[in-house]
Amino acid sequence: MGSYNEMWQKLNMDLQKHDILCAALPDSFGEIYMTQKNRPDNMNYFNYALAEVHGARIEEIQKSKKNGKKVVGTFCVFVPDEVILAADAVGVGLCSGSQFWVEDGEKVLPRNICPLVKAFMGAKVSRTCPYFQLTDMIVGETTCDAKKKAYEILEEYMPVHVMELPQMKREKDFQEWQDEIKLFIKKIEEFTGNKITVEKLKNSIDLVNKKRRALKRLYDLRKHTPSPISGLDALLVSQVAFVDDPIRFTEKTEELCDELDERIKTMKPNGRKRIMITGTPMSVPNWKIHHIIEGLNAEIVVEETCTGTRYFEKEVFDEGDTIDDLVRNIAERYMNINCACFTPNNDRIDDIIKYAEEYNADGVIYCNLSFCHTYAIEYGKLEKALKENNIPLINIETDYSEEDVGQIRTRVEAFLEMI
Ligand code: BJ8
Repeated sequence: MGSYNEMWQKLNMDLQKHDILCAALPDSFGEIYMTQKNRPDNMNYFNYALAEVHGARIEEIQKSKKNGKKVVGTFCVFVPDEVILAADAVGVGLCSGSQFWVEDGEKVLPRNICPLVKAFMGAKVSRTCPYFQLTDMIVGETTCDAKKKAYEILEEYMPVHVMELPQMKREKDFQEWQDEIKLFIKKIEEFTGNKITVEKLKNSIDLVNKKRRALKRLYDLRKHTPSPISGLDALLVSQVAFVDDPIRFTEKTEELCDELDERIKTMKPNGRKRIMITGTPMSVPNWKIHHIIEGLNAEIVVEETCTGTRYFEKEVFDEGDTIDDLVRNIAERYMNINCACFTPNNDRIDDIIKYAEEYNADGVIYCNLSFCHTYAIEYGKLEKALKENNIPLINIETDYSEEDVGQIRTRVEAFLEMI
């Protein structure tokens, strides 16, 4: 990464502390990613995107800001990107996956909550995340208790708009969700000064659908035995998706898929166990579980998570003559994300069983961030359903620290031997 000290200083960052973070990242990325053998050449772009995540990409967003664009930060795949883009704003996914921020998060939050929430609060209060520093408005959502209460604290630092997500999927909930999207449109129009027209919304629907299609193509290629890309690399692509320019990201992902299309023509089975991951999201730089699993005799072929299938499955229908028509289409697509915050959430179980077959998975590893109650409770139902379908499953509850790595490796090793 080049020298961006002046830019970070202008963003009012704590440079000394940020240096500590920047010093650690290349080492862990090098150790986890660059030691992989036979990576696709087109992963070079995603390596670069990660290396420059606090540098060139921030510079680029700063330029957009100088040209009058607002930056909108989000924490959940329920906030519709289409609306942000139609208001001519830049959207960035702010979920934080580093243990580095947890300690600062614990200064303003209780210790016994999910590390993802503690990390994003820590990133803000410590002034060590440039995305937070250049974000003009946060758009949160009422998915889990930890997040919705954390937004009240975040509001002391920056403007926050919270979308109320219904937690059932009845007709009345669907109506409420449409109303909530309309409120969000009104809010973002006021905030940016830009009117969202039918044409703009159709364009952004098209743009986000193309991005989803590229990711879907990447995942479809992973159905091949063996997978032409490691789970670690596929995870990196997903993580970059949350912060990159959507047009460039789509182009680069399509180029990667073209290369993988060629690769599968000559690949031979390698005998490695095919694993599905399901559970809570893995935001950058959380590569812990993938690194452990792929360091053993296994490859991860699909993630049923919000940094996986839940992010790109199902497109928004783009037909309609009015904003109301398009809002209905957006609401329909988003209400079909099967997050554990819904009750009941049986469709997620159906998805997992379907993916196990489609991706020819030998086993499923349930990865749950500590203190995430909704996903922890949902495990029981899934365990029962997978048993009935003879699909092997283990449960791993963990956080961002390295303390339990040895223990998890031993459990995964035993699981791989058993399946
Ligand atoms: S749609 S999974 S991104 S809420 S923060 S719920 S891990 S306790 S992230 Fe999520 Fe949206 Fe659902 Fe996806 Fe649990 Fe932690 Fe809450 Fe979390």
